[in-house]
Amino acid sequence: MALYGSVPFLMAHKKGRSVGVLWVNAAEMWVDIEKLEGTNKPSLQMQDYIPFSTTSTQKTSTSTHWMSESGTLDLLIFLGPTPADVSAQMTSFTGRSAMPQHFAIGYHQSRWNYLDEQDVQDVDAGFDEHQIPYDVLWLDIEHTNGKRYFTWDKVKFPEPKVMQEELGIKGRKMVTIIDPHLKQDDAYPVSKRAKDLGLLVKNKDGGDFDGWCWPGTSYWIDYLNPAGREFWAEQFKYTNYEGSTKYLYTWNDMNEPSVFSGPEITMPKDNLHFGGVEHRDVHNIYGALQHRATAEGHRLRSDNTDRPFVLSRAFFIGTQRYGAIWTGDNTAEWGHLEISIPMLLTIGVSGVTFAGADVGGFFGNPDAELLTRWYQTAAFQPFFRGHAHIDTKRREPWLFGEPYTSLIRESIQRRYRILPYLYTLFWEASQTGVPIMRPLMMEFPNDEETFGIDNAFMLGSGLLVHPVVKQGASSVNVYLPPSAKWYDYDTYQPIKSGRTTVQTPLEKVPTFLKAGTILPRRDRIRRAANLGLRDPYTLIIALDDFGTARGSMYVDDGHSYEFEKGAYIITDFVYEKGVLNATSSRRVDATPALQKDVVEKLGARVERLVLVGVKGGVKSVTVGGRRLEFKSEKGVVVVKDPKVIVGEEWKIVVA
Ligand code: NBV
Repeated sequence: MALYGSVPFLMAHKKGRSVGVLWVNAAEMWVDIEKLEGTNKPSLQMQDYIPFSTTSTQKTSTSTHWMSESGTLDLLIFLGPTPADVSAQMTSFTGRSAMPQHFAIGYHQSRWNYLDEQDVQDVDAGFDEHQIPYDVLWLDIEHTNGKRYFTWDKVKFPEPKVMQEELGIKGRKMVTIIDPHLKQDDAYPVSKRAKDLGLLVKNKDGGDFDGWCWPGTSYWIDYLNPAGREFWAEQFKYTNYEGSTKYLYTWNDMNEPSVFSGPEITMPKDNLHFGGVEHRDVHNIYGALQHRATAEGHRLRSDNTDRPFVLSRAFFIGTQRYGAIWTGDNTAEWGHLEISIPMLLTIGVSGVTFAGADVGGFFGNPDAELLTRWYQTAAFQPFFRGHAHIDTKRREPWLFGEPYTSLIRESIQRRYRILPYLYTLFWEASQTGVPIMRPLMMEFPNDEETFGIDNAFMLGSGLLVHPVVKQGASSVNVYLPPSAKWYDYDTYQPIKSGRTTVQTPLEKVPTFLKAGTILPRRDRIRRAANLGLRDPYTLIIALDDFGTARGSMYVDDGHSYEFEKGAYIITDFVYEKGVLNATSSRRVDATPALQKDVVEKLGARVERLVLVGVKGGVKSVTVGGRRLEFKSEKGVVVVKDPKVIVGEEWKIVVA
């Protein structure tokens, strides 16, 4: 069923060759994919018209047939040859993902609706009381005055600024929902001014289109009109959005657009947009343009000093340039947890890497086991938010009692520990277009066994996650590609590669570290992500058969655009022949003065090394001749406080 987003992109892969096809077309579209067994020719009648068919000497071939209601044939073909090449080629055209706010990759707590300021305070305090980190508290449509966005229900939220500042001083943020339908009400300035300025979507006869949504009869701004986007962006200025502060960010829902009174619950296809374009031609781009205008609003209100954070439900080619998306209204059922993995993999491969699914399921009430498994899964997915429908029971992470509270706490903490790794992956995505959450075939393009796997995924190239998504499952069958060596992420013990059965008591989330990886972590748990930005690091050094490992880490201030001027640190770590070397050699753009300043502002000490898969005994670990304390057990050597600084160059010798 057609849902909230559309990226008309297809990636095809076989051993040794990947290709991508992108049809730049925002009209309603269907793509048939047909697998043809036992022949190397497509058998369809229409074979002469089939634009893409991969025929091979193998027994199967696949053909695809693309049908769009309108528009031109504006087609791009990306030749790979690897899946990562296709991603890089496609996003060099559609745009690389924006570097997110650092807080935005932490955990988000949402619900339709947190009722009032007291409720917000209580939920916030609940996280502290239960020592569960989180970054953002979300307010859904009920926080407004009669679903007039950019306003507050003055009875439930009399002091919105104070409420946000109270979160803000604790290092946390707030998000409010801002939907695209504008209540028809002359006393509501956003709607009145947009109408007076002629910025609304028109009906087929050229009058302002009116349709029905949450607030009753509504208008919709035409985001295809540059003046419409500019007008929208201005609404986010602190002077326009009363009660907003720098701690407040945005959620755009219902922007497909959802019109209760319209055909297929959207706009009539003969509605008219800027330049006389019919809605049928641009339906799939509409919401993405609202997303864009909102992100521009965030930049505008901060005078380009603060990166936007905007979550959108609708998305299209290039959405990654504006912000995050989620998969929309799922249900508290095991099948919906299970399908979140292939959905997010697909969306990521299509370029939109900052994506997540509502943790717990939007509709219905998850039981404690499902909720726990959902947290465990989503903690490794790019966008991590718990959310629930207004008719559901409360389900804040501590409400199910033990052992669930502890298990959910552990999942969220696990997320916070790997934030340095995750943030580095976001940087990589912003540079290369490779998604953060990847199908196994993307990392192992020559291993045919990986091609059909969509119940496990790679987080970057170092972690393989195979979440438990079936009720009561006491084990899962995991595939660990044999071209690499693997360690269990929890025990650091080697695991046999190939097909392996892993026991999955409720506390176990099968996660594996690829040998040859250096994974940076921050193991001290704080209330919120940004409070830990200068906390010391732990480096997990997982050795391959040659005793080598490598990794890198990206650090910046987590919120501004100073990184565009060179205010960031990239450190490359290489462990080889018993020596861990840290260099920042890729910094060609920074002057020595800037580099020094950046290290002073962003540098932090390394407080622990964990060497995994060490063969033979270790006699000494030294840095600049200084001997370091270490403990060694079962091939794992933990080195205490080398006191080296990330951003400086250093060497640690293990003998
Ligand atoms: O704004 C209310 C909900 C929201 O909580 C949800 O996340 C969106 O996907 N919204 C849809 C509208 C109503 C859905 C029944």
